[in-house]
Amino acid sequence: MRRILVAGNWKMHGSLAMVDELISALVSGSSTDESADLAVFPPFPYLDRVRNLLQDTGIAWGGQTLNPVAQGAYTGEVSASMLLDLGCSMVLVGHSERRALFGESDEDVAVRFDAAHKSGLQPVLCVGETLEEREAGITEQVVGRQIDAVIGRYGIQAFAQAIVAYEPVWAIGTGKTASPDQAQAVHAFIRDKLSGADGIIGGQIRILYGGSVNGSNAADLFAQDDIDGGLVGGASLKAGEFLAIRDAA
Ligand code: G2H
Repeated sequence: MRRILVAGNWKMHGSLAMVDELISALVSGSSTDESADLAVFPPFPYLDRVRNLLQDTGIAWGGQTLNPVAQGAYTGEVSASMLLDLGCSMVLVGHSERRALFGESDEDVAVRFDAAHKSGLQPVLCVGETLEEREAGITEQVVGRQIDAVIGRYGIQAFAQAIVAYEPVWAIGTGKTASPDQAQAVHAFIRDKLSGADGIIGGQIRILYGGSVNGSNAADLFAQDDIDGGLVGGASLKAGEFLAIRDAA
């Protein structure tokens, strides 16, 4: 049985005051026996504050990206061990904004995925097609290629502790959500692909949907067989909305 995970990707939003307010509201609105797991991915400078506020609450936290190198002259970058120092248990890799705005190729993403996995962080591999790719009928080809970039280099076992997030680029921050059927079709494709390589890993892995998830559309999405939760951007910045998504699980 896969537990629903509702994960908040704050992107480059927030302030110390907002962190305190949002996390306090999440903590008071949660208990450890919820039917869904919660996680947040704040900007790096707030991770220490989030750690102090979330310790022993059952809510997990993680980084939005990482540099795959252990340490060195990489100005502005953050390594897996630094995230671990701040109590992170997870890290996003290959979010479409990293791919599109910061030039991360499939190979760059795979190397980051491997660095996270080897360090003990749980990688959340983000995959998804653009509108042009969907309209060209190559969604499965694109998502398959993004997943194969990891399997081809590191093998299916790299996915044993991982999470996949399917985020159609055309649905991110646009208010356009993939319909539950559209999302389910791609989630089933991803699960079949992973199951084809290893049935146990494919059956157990959580596949989150991301792209304009909110309190109103979450229940229909989470009701799909292969949707195991959400990676939530804008709606994760409002405690009430984020908890409403959790309650939809
Ligand atoms: C997709 C998602 C969070 P939003 O990027 O990863 O953002 O929910 O704002 O579309």
